[in-house]
Amino acid sequence: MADIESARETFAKFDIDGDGFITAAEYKKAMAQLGDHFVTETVAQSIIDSKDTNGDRLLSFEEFWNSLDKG
Ligand SMILES: [Ca+2]
Ligand SMILES: [Ca+2]
Repeated sequence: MADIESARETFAKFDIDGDGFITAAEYKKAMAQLGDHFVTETVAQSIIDSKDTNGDRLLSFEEFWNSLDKG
């Protein structure tokens, strides 16, 4: 169950430079801040790739939102 407001908050935590896209480097950094230091940039990229629907290897909010289980 997810609502768009909390999804935007979560997305903003990962989108460190605020450009509207999450890169592998940003994902890795955000996970480290959340206490998960085992996410390498390679792992981060494969997670992004699994949700990336337009193939630019970046995660937009729309792709992030579509990947969530909205119950
Ligand atoms: Ca960004
Ligand atoms: Ca994308």
